[in-house]
Amino acid sequence: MIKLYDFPQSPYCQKVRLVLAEKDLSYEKIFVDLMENEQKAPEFLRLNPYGKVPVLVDEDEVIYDSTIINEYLNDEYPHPPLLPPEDSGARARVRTLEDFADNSFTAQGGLLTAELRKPPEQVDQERVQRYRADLGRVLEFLERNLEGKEYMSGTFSLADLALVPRLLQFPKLGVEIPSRLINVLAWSERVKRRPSVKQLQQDLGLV
Ligand SMILES: N[C@@H](CCC(=O)N[C@@H](CS)C(=O)NCC(=O)O)C(=O)O
Repeated sequence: MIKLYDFPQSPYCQKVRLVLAEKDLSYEKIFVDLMENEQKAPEFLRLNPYGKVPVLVDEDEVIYDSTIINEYLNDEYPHPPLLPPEDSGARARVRTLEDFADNSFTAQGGLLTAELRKPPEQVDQERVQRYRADLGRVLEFLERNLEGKEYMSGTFSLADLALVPRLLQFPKLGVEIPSRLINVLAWSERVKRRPSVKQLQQDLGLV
């Protein structure tokens, strides 16, 4: 059976869980406690020399990095396809957007989370506003990208699934999608109707 070395709050692990669910694959979750630094234990480093989750083990294959895992899952379990099979340009667009999802939210989301974790009297509101504004600019890009499309790359793909964990973090970060971003709002409603996303929200205690 497929094994996923997982930390539930990790958006990278969530990306992989979404793909496993979309493909209706059974798997065993193995909790790696990042708070206890278990990802740097020698036995874990033998699986992933970077000492990071997620790691996926499928029989003899040990795969790390969420993007590579998700491409592996799509190659090995092709139905439903989450990368356009016949069009290399469209596949490149999905990969670019997946990369954008991984990179554009991480720094500011992390800084915002750290700021909001401080005792209320120590929170620097100017920083909070700045980080939220940075995330707002990311949403503006997504709005333009979604023009005339239902999903990030036209058809539903790995790009949408990479963005969902970020979308689900917004309430905790106090980020609201402005009402003028009609494409992002419609996309958000569309992806939240998917059983994979509903399941993840339930697993994370968000609904
Ligand atoms: N590029 C990697 C990033 C994975 C990553 O940064 N995972 C974080 C959790 S969100 C982690 O394991 N951090 C622990 C550490 O760096 O010690 C991927 O997409 O899988």
